[in-house]
Amino acid sequence: MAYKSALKYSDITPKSDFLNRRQLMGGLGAAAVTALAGPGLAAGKYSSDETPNSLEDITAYNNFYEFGTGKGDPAKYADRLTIDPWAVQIDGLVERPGNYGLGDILAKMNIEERIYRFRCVEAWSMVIPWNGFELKQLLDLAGVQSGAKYVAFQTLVRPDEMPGVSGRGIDWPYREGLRLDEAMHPLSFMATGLYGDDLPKQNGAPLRLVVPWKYGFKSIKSIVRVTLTDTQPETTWNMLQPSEYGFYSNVNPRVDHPRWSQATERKVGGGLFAKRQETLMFNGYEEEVASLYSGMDLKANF
Ligand SMILES: Nc1nc2c(c(=O)[nH]1)N[C@H]1C(S)=C(S)[C@@H](COP(=O)(O)O)O[C@H]1N2
Ligand SMILES: [Mo]
Repeated sequence: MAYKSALKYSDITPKSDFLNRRQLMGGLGAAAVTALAGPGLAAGKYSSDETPNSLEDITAYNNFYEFGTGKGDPAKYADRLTIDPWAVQIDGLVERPGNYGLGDILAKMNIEERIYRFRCVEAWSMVIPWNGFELKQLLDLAGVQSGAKYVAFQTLVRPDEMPGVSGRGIDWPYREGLRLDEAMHPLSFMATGLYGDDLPKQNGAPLRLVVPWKYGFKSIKSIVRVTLTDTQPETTWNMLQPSEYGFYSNVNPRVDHPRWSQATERKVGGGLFAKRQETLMFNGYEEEVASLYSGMDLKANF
């Protein structure tokens, strides 16, 4: 494999030790904590302290419709995907448009671990230990022009390797988008790994977006194109069913899906008798992201 995540899960201090150490160090400041804990953990404040789902849960129960609509299809078929070489075309309102090789991108990124809560619009959830880098770093690499207001993303389409893209229904490529301020938020993350190892193909190798306060379908996989625009881009689920899937798709327990409640969720891997858990506003990231939407009617802008 050409692209290794720089930081291994096994290199990382167990979360409880890390938290204890941070508490102990109290007033010493972030730089001292970083020096002691090693690279990557400086951003520990963005990680959840919940226990991550098992690698088995995270890699066996997936949505990646390019490989089929069944939850087990991506694990079954995604190994056909060729991910080396890989390049990302960055274009639109940027200073340095181009086709960026993934190796060249990764050499410039600060790779860290983020343990994020993940909530699918279908009302299941997981906790996932990603490795990767802040999306802002990639946008800064290309240089965002002052007129840009949105970021649009596209997934690879390769019918030879993707059994799901030949059927009708979705207008491929899979597309997603963010407002520029959402994209620049430090929580917006480009994942290149999982549990300290390479990102499995069913999870969107070699490069996928993770936006933890939004429903999972915003977290577009296997990205080959990033375009800065001044108009709101088209997004796959909104194109398919605009009455059910909005552009924002912020996790919100008070705004139900037209066909089911969003008030609670089933944590994958909890077993047959596990209690459903309450869904949190912005999936638990309210403190970090609520200000992005101040004054906005979140029911109208779902
Ligand atoms: N290209 C692409 N990206 C995608 C999807 C998809 O079908 N195609 N499914 C989305 C949905 S609905 C979810 S819930 C997450 C699932 O990510 P995971 O399989 O890594 O948990 O991927 C999102 N990204
Ligand atoms: Mo989803």
